Amino acid sequence: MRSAITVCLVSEAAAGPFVFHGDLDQGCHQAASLGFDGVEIFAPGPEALPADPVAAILRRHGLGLAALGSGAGWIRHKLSLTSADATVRAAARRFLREMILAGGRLGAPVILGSMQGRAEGDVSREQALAWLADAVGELSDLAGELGQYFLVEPLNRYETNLLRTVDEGLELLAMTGRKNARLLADLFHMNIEESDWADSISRAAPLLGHVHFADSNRRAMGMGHTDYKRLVAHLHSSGYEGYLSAEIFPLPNPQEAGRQTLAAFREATRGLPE
Ligand code: LER
Ligand code: MN
Repeated sequence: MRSAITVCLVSEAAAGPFVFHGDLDQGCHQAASLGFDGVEIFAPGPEALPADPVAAILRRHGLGLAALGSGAGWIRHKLSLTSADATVRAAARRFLREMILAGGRLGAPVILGSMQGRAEGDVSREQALAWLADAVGELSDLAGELGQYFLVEPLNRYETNLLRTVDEGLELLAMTGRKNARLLADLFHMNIEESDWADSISRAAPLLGHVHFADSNRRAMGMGHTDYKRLVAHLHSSGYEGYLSAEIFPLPNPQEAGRQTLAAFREATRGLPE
C-alpha cells in the first residue's frame, strides 16, 4: 500500500476535508517533505490539469498521482448525473469524460462522489440509479480504454440518498455490467453507514480501487477512534494494494494532520506479512 494526501485547488471547497489548499506546487512540496508517496488532487475541472506542467510538478517532487476528485463539477457547476434536467445530466457526463481524459494523460483514476447527485422531486430512486448505472458504464469504458478504473464512492446519508454503503456501491457496479469501475471506500463515510467495517471491506475487496484514509471524525488517522492497525491489516489481508489517501480536515493544521497521517500509515503497514 502507498500513502497519499489531498491537495485542493477549488476555492469553494476551502473549508472541505482536504489537507493542502490553493497551490499544487506548494501542496506537492509539503506532501513530499512529509514523506508521502503521492497526492490526490481536487481540481476545479479538466482545464486545471494540463498534463505536461502537472506531470513536471509531480516528477520534481517525486510523487505519484493517486486520483483526481471530480466534486467541483457539483460544487462549482451544479452538475449531477441524476439531475431531472437532461441538459445538466449530459453536461455532467461531458465534465467527467474530460476529467477522465485528463486523468488518462496523467496516469490516474477519477472519482465519482458528489456528482452522483440524489433522488429527489420527480426523480425516483429507481430512475436515478438507472441513469447512474448508464453513465458509470460509459465512463468506466472510457477509463478502461485509457488503462484506468473509474472510481465510484458511496457517501454518507447527509450527502446523498443514492450510494451510501459498500453494498449499494457494489449493486451499482453490478448494474453497469462493466469491468473498469471500482469502489472507493471512504473510511469516514463507512464509519457512519456500515454495520461492520471489516465485513464491508471483505465484501468490497474484489472491486476495491481506492481508499480515503480518514479517522472516525474525519481527522488524521489516530485522531479519532478507528482501530487503524486492525483496519490496515484487514485491507492488506483482503488483497488491497492501492493508495491510502488522506481526505481529512487539516486539523490542527495541515502539517500536523499530514505528519499524524503518515505516522499512522507507517505504524500500521510496518511488518505486515507479504
Ligand atoms: C465527500 O464527502 C467525499 O468524500 C469526496 O471524496 C467525494 O467527492
Ligand atoms: Mn471521500
